[in-house]
Amino acid sequence: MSKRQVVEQKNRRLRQQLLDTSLHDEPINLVTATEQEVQISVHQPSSFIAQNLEQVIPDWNSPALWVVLVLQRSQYPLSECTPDVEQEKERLREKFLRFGFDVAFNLRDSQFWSDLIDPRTGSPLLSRPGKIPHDDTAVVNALLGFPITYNRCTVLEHPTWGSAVYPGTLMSSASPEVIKPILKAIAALHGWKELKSSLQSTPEVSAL
Ligand code: B12
Repeated sequence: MSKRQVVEQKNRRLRQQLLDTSLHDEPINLVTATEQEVQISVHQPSSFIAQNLEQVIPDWNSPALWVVLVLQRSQYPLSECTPDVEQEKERLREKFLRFGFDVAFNLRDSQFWSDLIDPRTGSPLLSRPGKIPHDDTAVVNALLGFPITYNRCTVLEHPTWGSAVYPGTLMSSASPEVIKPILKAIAALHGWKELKSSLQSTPEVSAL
């Protein structure tokens, strides 16, 4: 193989690695049948959860733990307490629970530990509650770096949606390689269409 071919081969491998890594960390961007945006991402646990897991999900019994963040764009900013906001929170909670239970049970059927957090209370829904309620906003802040504003509660500021973001958290012992295809398949079952990211729209990497 000529020196030039060796260099080209190396470059192709490097580009593929870059693509694979970025696809690995890349959030799944979706839009529901009612044009509402949803962003799903898979992460290693925050240090707080890694250190306090027994206090938050006492029944978790696997050394492996991956955190799935499901962010739904709300019709209204969620910083105020109005009947519309309360109704919207209930609507988004129900959508998260329908999706979350489908994912958690699918993973459980494949013998992976899985649970989801009730956004209304911070308690796990498929195992006993812990001494510390899971703080969804603190976790999104730790894993995605979104700033938090404080009023009587803690409110996330999404980079483009502002406070119109409704966070939901799932956890599993399955790896991202296992979880992601299941997230996409169940999202499709819920009528959520995937928005292709810029990275995914360059299929001709190998041809370069
Ligand atoms: C309890 C709660 C309330 C309580 C008060 C909570 C408080 N902060 O004191 C009340 C009922 C007052 C409240 C009000 C509101 N809330 Co509220 N609330 C929650 C709930 C259910 C739990 C929050 C909680 O327990 N935080 C724990 C804090 C209080 O404890 P702490 O001692 O300060 O800190 C500990 C925790 O952070 C803990 N911890 C646990 N897990 C983790 C993880 C990490 C990484 C870290 C670092 C720490 C940590 O460690 C710390 C030390 O022990 C969350 C949903 C959730 N599951 O997170 C929604 C939530 C935060 N609230 C929300 C909202 C929108 C509101 C309101 C602003 C509006 C509304 N209509 O509901 C109002 C306030 C309105 C106003 N004008 O002031 C939204 C925020 C959405 C967003 N965009 O960010 C959430 C996410 C619910 C939702 N899914 O919509 N809320």
